[in-house]
Amino acid sequence: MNESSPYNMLKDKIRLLAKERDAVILAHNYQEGPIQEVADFIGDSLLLSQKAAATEASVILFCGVHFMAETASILSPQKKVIIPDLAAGCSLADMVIERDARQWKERHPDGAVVAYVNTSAVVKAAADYCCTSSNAVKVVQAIPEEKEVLFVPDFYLGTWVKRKTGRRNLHVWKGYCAAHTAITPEGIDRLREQHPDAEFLMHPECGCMTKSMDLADAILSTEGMVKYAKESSAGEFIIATENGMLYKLQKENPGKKFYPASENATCQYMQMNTLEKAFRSLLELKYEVKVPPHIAELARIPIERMMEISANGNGNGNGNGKKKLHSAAPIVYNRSQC
Ligand code: CIZ
Repeated sequence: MNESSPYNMLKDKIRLLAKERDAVILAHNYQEGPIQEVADFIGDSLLLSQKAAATEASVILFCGVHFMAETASILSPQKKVIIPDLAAGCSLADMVIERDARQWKERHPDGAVVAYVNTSAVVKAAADYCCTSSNAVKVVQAIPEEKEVLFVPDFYLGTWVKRKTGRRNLHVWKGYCAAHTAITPEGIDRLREQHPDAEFLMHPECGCMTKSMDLADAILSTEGMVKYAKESSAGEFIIATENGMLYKLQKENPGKKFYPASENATCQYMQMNTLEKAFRSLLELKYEVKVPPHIAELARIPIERMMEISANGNGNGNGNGKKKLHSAAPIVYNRSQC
């Protein structure tokens, strides 16, 4: 690409504007390449949450989807969190609403609700623990053995966690990610025949996970895939997750080959963000995502517990005893209030 191409000029303008606005740019691993190229930090939800919590910048431009920006706002309430496109939601997160989580808990009063990070702020506020795919096993292991676990919303991730932890009393919600369900066992079989030397890395959200789990060389979060591909001596990999992931894997491993498990494993919401929208977002400081304080206060507890467990603790140090596992009154909030 020519140094003075319009594309490079736009990237330069975004970097300059970020400086003027005192903004940090966070990009999820699933974002398209050009967005990753202008970001200060690229990573999964956990890493980006940590960056959002630690940043000294006054503005966070979150190039990802809505629940991720909400998490940043929960952890950094004094910052202005903006996203390039307010319509960039998450079909998986929409599969469980706050009332579902609360009613489920009412039926299992001794249970602990574990909310995958792909949930709205109100669902997190009704949960006891949060988790990402990189720490879900560790979070569930940190919950006292005698407690039932109510895992929302991803059925495949929950099923994998149940298998990994050997927990009989783990109940799993029946949500799924549309992009990951595009990956089929038949497609994987075909690719493995074509590339017999390739290692097969699978994300636990994959719809075919329950059938193909034993075929995978490793079941990993996106950050787990980055680490694995770097350390492996293999030269080829079949990647079963959202296809935005291949950009980062290829960039960090230029001598290796990566094949998407399905050309259709794309998230329409992640793809809504573009370089042009990121520029406009910084220019006009829109679209702001702000979680109301009464919700943020409750939602912060399961997120902080997760962060503590992830950093090797047991999640019991930081106000664990303080959180009412269930407030009776539903929390009133929806996305249009942002
Ligand atoms: O944790 C995340 O960011 C998600 C949604 C997936 C992953 O494995 O990184």
